[in-house]
Formats: sequence, C-alpha cells, structure tokens
Amino acid sequence: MANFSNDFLWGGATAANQVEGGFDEGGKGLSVTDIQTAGSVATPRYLTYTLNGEVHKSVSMPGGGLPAGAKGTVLADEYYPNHVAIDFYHRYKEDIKLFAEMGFKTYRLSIAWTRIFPNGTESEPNQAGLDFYRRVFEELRKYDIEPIVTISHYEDPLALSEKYNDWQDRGMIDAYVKYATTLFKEYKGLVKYWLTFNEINSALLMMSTFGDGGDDADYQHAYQKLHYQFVASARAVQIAHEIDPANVVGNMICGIVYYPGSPDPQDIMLNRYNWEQNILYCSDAQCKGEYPTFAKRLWAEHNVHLDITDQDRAELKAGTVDMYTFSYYMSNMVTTHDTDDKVGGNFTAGAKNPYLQYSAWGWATDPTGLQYYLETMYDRYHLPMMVVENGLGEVDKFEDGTVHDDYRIDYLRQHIQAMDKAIENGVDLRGYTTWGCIDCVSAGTGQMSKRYGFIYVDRDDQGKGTLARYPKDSFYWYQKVIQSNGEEL
Ligand code: BGP
Repeated sequence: MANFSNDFLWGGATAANQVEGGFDEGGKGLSVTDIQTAGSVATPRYLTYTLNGEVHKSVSMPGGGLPAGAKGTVLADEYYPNHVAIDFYHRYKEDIKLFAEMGFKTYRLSIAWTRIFPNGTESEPNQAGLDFYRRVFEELRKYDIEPIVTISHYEDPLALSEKYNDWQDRGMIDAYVKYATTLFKEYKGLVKYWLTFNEINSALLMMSTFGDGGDDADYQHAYQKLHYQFVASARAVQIAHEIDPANVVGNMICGIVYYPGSPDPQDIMLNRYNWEQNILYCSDAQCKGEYPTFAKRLWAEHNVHLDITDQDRAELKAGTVDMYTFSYYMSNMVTTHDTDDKVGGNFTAGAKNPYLQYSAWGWATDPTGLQYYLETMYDRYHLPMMVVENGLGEVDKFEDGTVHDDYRIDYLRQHIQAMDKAIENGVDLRGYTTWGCIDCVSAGTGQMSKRYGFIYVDRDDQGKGTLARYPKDSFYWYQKVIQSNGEEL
C-alpha cells in the first residue's frame, strides 16, 4: 500500500517565462529573462545590454542581475528563446486540457510580474495581464485543478531591476509587496497556494557552484538581495493571510543534498558549510523567521555588512511560511581534495559520486537524496512539505509521433518511491509537481532540447518547429500513477 493521502496534490510545474512567450503582447513589459540569449551545454546564456553606449553580453544565470548602470536591450541579431517559448500564452487551453487528461490535481505556474506591472512602478495594474491569468485559473478550475502560483520565478521587471540594481534597494520590497497584494486581492477564491519566490537560495548557490565562487562584493550583493527578499516574502505572507485566511504560502528553495567526498574531517566541515550557506540559511530565515547562529560567521567570512533594521527582524518573525516547498533534482559531493573526476553544470560542481549515475547535463540521479532531504527538513521545521519541482532533463528522440521515455519514467518512479518512504517515516508531504510537465525552455541553458515533459513540444534550440504537442509514453504512465494515487508505478 502506498502512503499518499487521498487528497495528495499530484501535478506538474512550469514558469511563465519558460512557457508563455507573447513577451510583448497584452501590454507586457520586458523582464530580465527577456534579454537572455540561448546557451547550450558548452556555452552559457548571456544577458544583452548597453553600458556607456556600448553593447555588451555577460554570462547570465537564472535570476541574475545586470551590472550597475546597464540598460537591458533586445538585440536584433540575437535569438531569445523565452520570447516565444512554447506559446502557452495562446495555447493554455489545449495544454490545460492535456494536464486534465493526465488527471492533474494541481498545476504550479508562475505569474509574469511584467504582465501585471509592466515596468514594476505603475500605479495601476495592467488589466489585460490580470485578465489573462484569470482566464487561466478559471480554465484550471473547470477541471478541478488547484493552481499553485509562484509570484516571482526569476522574472523581475527589467526596469525595476535596473532602477534598484537587482534588489539592492528597499524600493524593490515595496514594488514586490504591491504586486503580490494585487494578486492576492484579484485572485481571492481562485488561488489559495502561493509561493513568494522561486529557488530563493539560488543567489548563493550560483556563487558556490561557479568559477572561483565569487568575491566579497558578490557576496555582499547576494546576501543583501536575499535579506530584502526575505522581508518582502514575510510581508507578503502576512498580507496573504489578512486578505484571505485560507491562503497557504510557501517560499521555495532549491533543494540540493550535499555529501562529504571522504571521511576527512575537512570534508565533513566543508559539507556542513555547504548545507549552511546553500540550504539552511534561506530555509531558517523563512521557516523560523530569524537568521541562524552561523549567519554571523558566513557574513564575516566575506565582509558582508547588511542593512537590517529591528523592524525587518520583527517582520521576518511575523511572516514565517505555512509550508516548506522545494525543488529536488540531485545531490552534490564536495571535497577539499584534488580530484580528476569532477562534474560541473548549472547548479552542480564538485566531485563525481561513484555510486550515482549522471545525466547528460551532469546532474546526479539520487532518489535516496530526496528521502534524506524530506526527512531532514521535516524534522527541522515540522511544516507541511511539497516537492514542487523534480524531473529528468534529457534529449528526447521523437519518433512515430511520440517519445519512448522509459528513462524519465524510471527517474520519476524512483523519486515517487522515495517520497512514499518519507511519508511512511512520518513526513507530512502534501504534493508533488514534476518540473516542466510540458517541454519548455530550460532556465539554466535556454535550450529546448533539455526536455522534462510528459508532453513533447515540436520546437528546437533555434526556435524552429510547429509547436505541436504530443503525449510521450510517460504521459500515460503518470496518468496511471495519479489514478492509482501512487500505487501503480
Ligand atoms: C530550477 C528552476 C526551473 C527549471 C529547473 C530545471 O532551477 O526553478 O525554472 O528550469 O530548475 O533547470 P534547467 O531548466 O536549467 O534544466
């Protein structure tokens, strides 16, 4: 007997900028993701901008900001995959129908901030943007699909990001709270599950997993950005509860499990350090409403001096989250020793774990890690949990009008089994939304060929293809999983 509750929320997840397209339709303003070019496994994505009259491209990772003083620019001779993405903006009815056919109980999606406040600073929201999401939510309700809405998924308004240098000013908190409040009021009764930020800890993860790990100025930037985001999130939680006590709010974490590469005490310390900096710092701030003891040490190490007021501390305490929500794709092994066997991709860096298999993008498949993460975090916070992203990005072979993706089925099956065990061991797990339930633009690489979906979308890395949708083998498999409430895997 599987251990999933009768009202377990099975479903899938996407983000506005990775599926919608229509980047300049319906009054939408430009977001930071609209100036991201396509990358590949070997080449990174770039942000395109002008600075002092000159055109620049700089390496971009999800959620990344522009250099101070830069103006984000769409260049005529560059390809921007998010501009059309998979055209969910025009095809949402067809897509939701397919989700309903799989039996989805929930669909996690994000709202593009720039559809609601195109520059982030307008006094009134953009009606066409509000109407679009209302139609989407009503369409979901038609099939009894419960929306889980991410308020900010790496898609800040470009104009705001330029003005406030990517969350380096309190003005950003006010702009965010105004936007979130608009959503809570507008969609009261239609939406009850909210996530304030996507993978909030990515600001820190980016540095520890890329290049030299960032200098003190980068850490100052990341920690200050996070602090303002924690305050914004905490204020949003309180407002959400005031507007509708039925609202349930989380703040999403990129959940990575770290293992020491050896029993060398230096590796054990490094491993603990990774947990503290990359996972627990952000988890504690939002679940306990205060910074952990080790925060002082982390700040001191990089000469970080935060603008924190007593009022902020009180707000963090008053606006703790209702549930612990996270993505889970992989574990990472860390070591202080030289190793020839290294892995590196977006979100990954470290030594290769000889006990695990790696995807084409260097992500380690580790279902036991998911069980470990669930049980550890439940024990630390005692909050209801949701796995709001999980999945395997692979190159799919489209043949005979479908994809035979048994590798994806295997990956998901093992992770569902891991969740089942965690529930059996006492974890209060409420939902599971697989990432990219329909193929979409990859956040880290901008590729279409890194596919996660149950539904194949005919579009390639250069933006060619009919955009037609085709159920993969995994579509029918997941349909059975949901029908049997996790019994038939
Ligand atoms: C998470 C993001 C998603 C998503 C996923 C897969 O970090 O929240 O937006 O894209 O990872 O990553 P990628 O698209 O780089 O394979």
